[in-house]
Amino acid sequence: RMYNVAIAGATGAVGEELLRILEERNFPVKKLVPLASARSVGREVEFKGEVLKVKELTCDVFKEEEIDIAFFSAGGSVSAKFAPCAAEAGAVVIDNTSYFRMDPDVPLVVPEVNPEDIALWNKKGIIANPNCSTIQMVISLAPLHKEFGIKRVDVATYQAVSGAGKKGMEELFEQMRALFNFKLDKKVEEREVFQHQIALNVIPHIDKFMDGGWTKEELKMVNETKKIMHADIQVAPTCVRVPVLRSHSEAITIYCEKDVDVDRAREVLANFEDVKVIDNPEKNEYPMPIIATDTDYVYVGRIRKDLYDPKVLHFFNVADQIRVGAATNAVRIAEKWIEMEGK
Ligand code: A2P
Ligand code: 11C
Repeated sequence: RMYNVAIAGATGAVGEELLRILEERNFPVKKLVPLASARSVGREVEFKGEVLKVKELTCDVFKEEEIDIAFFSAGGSVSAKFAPCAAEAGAVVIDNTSYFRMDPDVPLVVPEVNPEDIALWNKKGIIANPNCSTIQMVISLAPLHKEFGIKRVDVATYQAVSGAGKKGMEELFEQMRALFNFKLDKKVEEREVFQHQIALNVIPHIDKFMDGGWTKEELKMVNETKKIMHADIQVAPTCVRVPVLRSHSEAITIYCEKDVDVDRAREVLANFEDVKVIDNPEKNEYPMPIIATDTDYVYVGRIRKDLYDPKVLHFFNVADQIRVGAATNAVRIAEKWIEMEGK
């Protein structure tokens, strides 16, 4: 069977990637309806060689267009307002924002890790896509947890500007261009997205500060990891924005119940769905953003035992934020939903 598919936020960084991925994976699309704000009405997007006109996202559009599957990637407040309309109209909503993630009646899914949770989709008609930093982390934690029993995770992230959408990517570009024209100071004054200059800098601050000095981004990694893995794992993240375009990196330390073994860790990671191990230090081979970009894998390397504690393992992971961290995960959820529930 074929499906009528809507993309809310079709003109954004994740929306555009969704179009590419649905096309690449030959997703069973009967009709594709690109939606965005009133500002974008009439703009054109391409899908499978066809030019489609962007329509305004309204509550009624889902019923009018008989939508079966609605991807949302237009920000939390937009999902809050319009995702229930889509669900009400009979569509399954796959929501990329944080708005519904911690709702007990909304499954939070990474298909490689907890595909069975998709079965709860019809409680609200909504399936939530986790935060990008969480997705790539739990994909590498899942096989290690099964093998060694993870109790605690310490993680420092190196997050690409794409996490802040198209405007974030443009801000880095503009500052780099200004740098070479000796006009960086002025561009930094005009910035709109990041709290500080992002070109040639790193900023240990993503999203707003919450209680105890933790950021909202860090607390997303804490809470979402527990919900997806169904395990009471302690997570202590430090989330950092770096001047990289579109792949997030993470330096991860896991504290386990059992003694860890590096060869076994490599093996279970390499055998896990959508993970690639790149770990040849003698050849200078390890995961980097330029390797992960434009791919659908989580790359893991620098796998090593702690110098002191036999139950502690360290590694580095990298994945494309727009694909693995958002659009590909959403499409994988939709594919699994079709397999399990589509009729
Ligand atoms: P628009 O281009 O019309 O503003 P990004 O994450 O790259 O910043 O993209 C955000 C996406 O969300 C864009 O497609 C944007 O559409 C869409 N969007 C933002 N605000 C709204 C809104 N109020 N209603 C519908 N779509 C919105
Ligand atoms: C970032 N992780 O890199 C954020 C973007 O909860 O979906 C995604 C925010 C979210 O800025």
